[in-house]
This record gives sequence, C-alpha cells and structure tokens, in this order.
Amino acid sequence: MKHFPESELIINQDGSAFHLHIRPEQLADKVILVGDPGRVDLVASFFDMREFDISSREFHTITGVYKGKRITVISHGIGTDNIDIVVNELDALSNIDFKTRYEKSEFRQLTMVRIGTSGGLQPHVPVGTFVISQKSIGFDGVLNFYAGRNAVCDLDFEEAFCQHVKWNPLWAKPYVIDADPDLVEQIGRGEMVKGVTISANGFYGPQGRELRLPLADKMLNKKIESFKYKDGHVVTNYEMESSALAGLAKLMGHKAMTVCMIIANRVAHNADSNYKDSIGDLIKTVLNRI
Ligand code: R1P
Repeated sequence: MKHFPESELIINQDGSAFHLHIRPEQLADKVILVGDPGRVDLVASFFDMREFDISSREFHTITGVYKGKRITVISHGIGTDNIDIVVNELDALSNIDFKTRYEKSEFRQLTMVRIGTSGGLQPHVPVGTFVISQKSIGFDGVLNFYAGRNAVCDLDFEEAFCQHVKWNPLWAKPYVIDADPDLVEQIGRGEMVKGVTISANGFYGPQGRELRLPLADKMLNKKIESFKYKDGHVVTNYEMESSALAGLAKLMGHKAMTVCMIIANRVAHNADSNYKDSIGDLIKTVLNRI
C-alpha cells in the first residue's frame, strides 16, 4: 500500500484536510459541488438536518441529510485549479487513512455532481436551460499533468476539434473527457439538455470576451459554434470547472458530472443576472435524483 509523507498530504492539527478543513468522518458519499460559497447555504436550506458546517477560504462545506440521504455540499470557487485541490482532498479523505497515512485497502467511491452557471453557445440552449456536460473540453490543461490522461480522454474528438478551430500551439492542449454515463442517465432525465461544455481557463480572453485587451484569435468562438463532431455533437456552453472534475474523478474511479443553468447566451447576446432565484429548481432536482 502507498504511504504519503507530510509534504504530499498536509493534514491540519485537528485531523482535517489542508484546504477543505474537513475530517474523514465529516464527508458523505454523495457530494454536491457549487462554485459560490454562498450557494452552499442555498443547497443546505433544503436539508432536513445539518451535522457540520465549516468555511476556509473559498471552500465552504455543509454535511447534512436530505430525505434520508446523507449529502455533503461544498464550494470550490472559480477554476479548474481549485477543482484539482477539492477533488484530490475529497479522494484523500475517502481513500487514505489520515492516522497511518497509508492508502486504504478498500476503495470508497464518491458520487459528485457540480451544479453551476454557464454561458450558452447555441440557439437551442437559451437562458434558463439546464445543460449537462456529457462531454467536457478542458482548455485548462490540469489533466495533462496526470499519468493515464490519454487512456480516459476522447483523442479522436480532441484531434477533430483542434483541426476545426485551428488551435493555437501556444495554448495548453485541450482534453476531451466524458462525465460518468450512469450518473448522467440518473440525473439527466426530462428537461435537461445533454451537451458538450468547454471549461475555459479564464472568464474573459479564454472565453472570447474582449474588453480593453485584444484577443489572440477573435474568430475562436465563431469556429467553436460551427464545430460539429462526426456523431453530431456541437459545443453547447462555456464554464470553468467540469473538465477537471470529470477527468480527475474518472482517473480516481469516482462518479462525477456537471449540470449548469444557462445564465447568458453568447450567440443571442443576452444574460440573466437574477438567476439566483431560479437555480433553486435545479438544486432540488439534483438533490432528489442523486
Ligand atoms: C464564473 O463567473 C463562474 O461561474 C461559473 C463558472 O464555471 C465560474 O466558476 O460557474 P459557478 O456559477 O458554479 O461558479
């Protein structure tokens, strides 16, 4: 069994994980992830009982019970760099003995669903649509630092996408990764659209938003919108975390997916800044189905 020294797995004095400040027994098998620490309270407002609540930096965690199911809700902040921290520490809490620092002999699988907000890139995903990231295209490069990346990614899709958009070699190589197919079926019934999501490594330039700084490729979003993979898949939306969540979970053996509410449509040039009222419906749906 693998042993993890203090420098690799930092455990706080109280026995909790370095950034998340959760102890192993405080984590449920079912985990809801949200970007905004304030949205953790919104998710937990539906719980019948709360057993634990802690905040550290952008990571706010509440574990409680919803209709008999023990669920942890945690915020991850913005970006796949944070997802690297959150998913690695959640996996360590589940699969490493914090007392002996040895990997546990029995694997504990987590089910992780990120509920986010997102910008639509196609007319069929207007503001208000719930989009599941059945596939994610990672512009962030996080997965490229882990062994086995090629074995879990859709290399053919990556190639077709890079050719179509004339990918700039100065940018990190994009990776294409599927969400857990069983979880997508379980959560994605009815009104939800199953799509292809780009996780961008920034909110402005990397998503084609031009303020004062000119973009390296002004046509990138147009090329992304017109991309159609051979099986008919088109890129539906932009957000900033689903790729690393799906990729790290897949490499580790956990189940994960992202579902986002579209709050801006980049093609129609409209946005809903009042989304905080309507995201409650999506949260309730996920809590009922997880
Ligand atoms: C950017 O404003 C943030 O909003 C989206 C993006 O992924 C990024 O985290 O998701 P969340 O609403 O879940 O944070």
